[in-house]
Amino acid sequence: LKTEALSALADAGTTKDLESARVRYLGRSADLTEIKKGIRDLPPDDRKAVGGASNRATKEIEAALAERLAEVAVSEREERLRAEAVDVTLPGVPYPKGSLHPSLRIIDEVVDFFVGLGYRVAEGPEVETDYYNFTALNIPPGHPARGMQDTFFLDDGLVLRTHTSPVQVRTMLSQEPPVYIVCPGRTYRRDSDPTHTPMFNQIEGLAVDKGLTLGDLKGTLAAMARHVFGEDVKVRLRPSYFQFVEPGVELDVSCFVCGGSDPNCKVCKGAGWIEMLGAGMVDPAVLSEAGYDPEEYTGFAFGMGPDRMAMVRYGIPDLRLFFEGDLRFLQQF
Ligand code: FA5
Repeated sequence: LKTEALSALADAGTTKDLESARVRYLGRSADLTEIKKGIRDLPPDDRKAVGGASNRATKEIEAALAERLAEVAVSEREERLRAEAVDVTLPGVPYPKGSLHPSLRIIDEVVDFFVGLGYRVAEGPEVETDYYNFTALNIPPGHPARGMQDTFFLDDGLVLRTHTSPVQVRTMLSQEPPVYIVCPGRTYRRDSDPTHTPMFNQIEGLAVDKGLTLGDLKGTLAAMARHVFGEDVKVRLRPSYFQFVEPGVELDVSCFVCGGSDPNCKVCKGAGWIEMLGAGMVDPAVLSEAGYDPEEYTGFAFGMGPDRMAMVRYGIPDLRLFFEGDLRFLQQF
């Protein structure tokens, strides 16, 4: 019986097998237990011999069981560790990750540049009053310049702002000079073709201080262009007209892709220059309307289209792609 029990224990490979062996050889109805129960019915001379032998057998089986339990516990733990092991050298599961919209990249770079110069970031509402969008910018009711902006009119004298310039006025009304602000934001016009979308971004800039000149405007914007398009970029001012600046200019940058001389260049098409923004010295009438004394203060303002700048930088032929939300397009950036 003992030999059979010991060999069963040796064969048992798991904690569960060992438990069934224990029940079978040491349990309440095991043969060995039965023998022990029967001892008292034996003739007295046999009791000692049978009692001694069965106790020794029990001890030996218990000892073998304890030993096997310890061994099996170790091997079971090793097995589990092997099964649960993490191979830290396996490549991870790739997690889809977004990226910045091309317009936002330009906006971030431009805003970073101006914040570095000490400009503050200002914001204004996208639903704007007719007054801030036009009248306060020297475009009175009935003036033909209003018709040039393809405005979305809302009820009650409200419009979707056609440019970020109303933020100039709001800022001047809310603080004393000097003013140095940049204002990125969404703007809206009834427009849709490869270089115009009904919603687009603008970045406005306004500086008002004592003694600011057109030279300051040009120097500031030239430094901005170098920051965004590279050290070798050149700028030039061309006369232009905006109702709220005098004089008004447009700023061109030399083609930063081909350096300005390649007739086959896709970005400037050989023209050598790319139009970048509208700007000028703030019209004294606008300063007065905002409560600033135009005899004491002068200022410059500019408004650029970061979507157009992104088009040029990334060589994208149609601006409408920017706002269709097509992942195949957006994932390229
Ligand atoms: C203005 O909006 C003036 N407020 C800019 C300004 C500010 C001048 C301060 C002087 C002083 P303009 O209409 O040219 O100007 O628009 C400025 C830029 O916005 C354009 O150069 C272009 O890059 C961008 N833009 C205009 N319309 C659209 C459109 N529909 N889609 C995409 N970009 C546009």
